[in-house]
Amino acid sequence: MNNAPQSLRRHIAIFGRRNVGKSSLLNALTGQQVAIVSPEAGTTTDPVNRAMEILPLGPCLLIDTAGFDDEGNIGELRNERTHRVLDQADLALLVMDQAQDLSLEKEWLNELRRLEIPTVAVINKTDSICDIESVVGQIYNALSVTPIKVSAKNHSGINDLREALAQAAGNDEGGSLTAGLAKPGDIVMLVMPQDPQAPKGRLILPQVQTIRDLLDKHCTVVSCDVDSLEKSLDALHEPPALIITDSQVFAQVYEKKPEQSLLTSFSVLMAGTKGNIDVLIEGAKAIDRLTPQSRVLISEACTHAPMSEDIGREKIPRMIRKKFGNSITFDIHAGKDYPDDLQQYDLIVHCGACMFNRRLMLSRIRRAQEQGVAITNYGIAIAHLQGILDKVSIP
Ligand SMILES: Nc1nc2c(ncn2[C@@H]2O[C@H](COP(=O)(O)OP(=O)(O)OP(=O)(O)O)[C@@H](O)[C@H]2O)c(=O)[nH]1
Ligand SMILES: [Mg+2]
Repeated sequence: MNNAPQSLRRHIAIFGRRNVGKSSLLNALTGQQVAIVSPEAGTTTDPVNRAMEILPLGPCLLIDTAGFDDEGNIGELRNERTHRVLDQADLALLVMDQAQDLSLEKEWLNELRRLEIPTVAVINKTDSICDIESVVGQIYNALSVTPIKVSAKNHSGINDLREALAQAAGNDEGGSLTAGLAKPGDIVMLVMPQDPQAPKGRLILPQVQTIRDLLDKHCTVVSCDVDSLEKSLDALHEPPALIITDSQVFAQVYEKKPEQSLLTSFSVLMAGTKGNIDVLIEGAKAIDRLTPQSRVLISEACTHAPMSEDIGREKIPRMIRKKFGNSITFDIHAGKDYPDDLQQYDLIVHCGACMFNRRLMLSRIRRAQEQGVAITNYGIAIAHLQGILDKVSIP
């Protein structure tokens, strides 16, 4: 079984008009009948995700969508949903089954190019097209792309499609989480408070990913909680090159850390690989411009049931209110829910986004920038509020 977390899978979205065979193509790529297929236009109504391994691409998440030519009121809503998939698409398949009217395809291709989403054009149903080369020529003339010829029905061209996807994806492996902060042979200390918010019996994804990244670099990884930090430091024959901690205990760890050890947090590391960290650091400055009338959006990727002392719902609002006024309004949006109108906010504080792929976090940052709203993340906001942001090492 392949358990790669969804956030680390390459997200491949399948776009096209109704009935061109998008769902059939998803089934052909997965080799399973996972999506409903029918001759009726408008069979797929909501985006459908399917995790799978596509060689030579590795772990992927295929996203089937409703046809982008849907009509009527409900059709409009479906189109909106389909459009939203653009926010998380690392790669796109643009599926066609004819070359008569390609106006919508042209619009979509332009949008995909604007968003810099590598796209593979596909002509499906080649089993029932008489003069396929003429159709390919017409598509090239209209869209300046040469489509991959496939038949989802008899599985022809599916391997070519896999290879085209791998080529379009390029070598975008994503960098090391700790980047230049840790080098091979370093001792790295992880200070991980296991408070009531910590899940029972396991570590959270950013911690697991960090340990894996450090092991790949042949570092010595030592872990402890805040209470045993001093004792653990004493046990080492030299100070750790780097200490990584939970941003909530930044200040405590900073006080106790050896001078020569760098300090950073899991959420700062996540921001380094997930988003544009410079924008998030700049965004933290907007905290100082908040007034008692300000409105702040807390945006969280997880939809877990909120617990007491929740970092986004309680701790950060409390820290901000204490400094800038009790009447500051905080709106909480969780999961895929992210408001269209961001201008009503003076600041967005986003979680580390370990559950999102990089593309989705970058889309959210881009939307905030387009609307001129400052955006930062939990870890960077906390470090700023504690006055130690300049002491935190940025990957
Ligand atoms: N001949 C032929 N028919 C195909 C092929 N692929 C799909 N079809 C048929 O085309 C019809 C639509 O297929 P779907 O996979 O449901 O198309 P879709 O694009 O997902 O359609 P919506 O969900 O309605 O947007 C079905 O009747 C399929 O059997 C193919 O390669 N050849
Ligand atoms: Mg479908």
